[in-house]
Amino acid sequence: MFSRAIVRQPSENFADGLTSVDLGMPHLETALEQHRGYCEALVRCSLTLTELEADPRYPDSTFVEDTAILAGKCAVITNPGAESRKGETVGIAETLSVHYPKLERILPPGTVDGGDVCQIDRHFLIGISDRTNEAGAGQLSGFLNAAGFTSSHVDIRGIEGLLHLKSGLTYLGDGRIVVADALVGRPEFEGYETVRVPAGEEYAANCIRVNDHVLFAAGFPELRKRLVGLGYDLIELEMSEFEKMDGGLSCLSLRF
Ligand code: CIR
Repeated sequence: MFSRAIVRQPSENFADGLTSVDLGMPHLETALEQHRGYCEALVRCSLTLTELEADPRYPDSTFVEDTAILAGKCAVITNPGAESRKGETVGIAETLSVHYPKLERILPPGTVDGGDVCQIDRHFLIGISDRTNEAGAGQLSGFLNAAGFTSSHVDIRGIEGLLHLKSGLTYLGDGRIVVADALVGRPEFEGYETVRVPAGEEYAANCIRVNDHVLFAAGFPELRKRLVGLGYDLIELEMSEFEKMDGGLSCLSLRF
């Protein structure tokens, strides 16, 4: 169960952030409205929010998930893989220090983006990607193992369309994962019940289980049907402006 989340409003220069997709410029007012809807959904899931002010020094700073890994009593401040995002960790460390007496840190040459880290109960899958390197994944495994968790690494380099591991993978709880075709059949996911993402609905693979609900991107009817059929209580959210900047539902909050 989660009880809190940290979020940060998109800044007025949100459109200057990094993106690999060609979906056009995001519209700030719409992004702010979608962000409000996201915050309301977290509150509906019984979370208390810490809402950080927009920070125009870092256009990608609304994607707070990439800046820290939170696991039980263990909090690790990352070293994001993209140069333009490294400074985002300063404000997040300050905010987290209110809740965690000790903060671990990923140090250079290690890099980690939180979007590459998927918690499956007591185990962590850590994606090795263009943002998370082996040195960073190794440091993170060390911190997690010391805190009583296990971990393994999943190399996703070279898989087209996957910025982060969680761009194609979600853990729903109860041994069940949502997996995009690009990752289906990988030995790392053996033993989990798999919900496959229908072709054309890849963006919706990044959904999040938050207590009794699943936050789900609006506009992906087939995967929606599958999840509703499995009994999940979905909260559908418009995400178009974040999708334009390569961001999904999980990236917009740090949940703990
Ligand atoms: C970036 O490229 O870093 C941002 N525009 C998007 C980050 C998305 N984060 C995530 O999936 N965890």
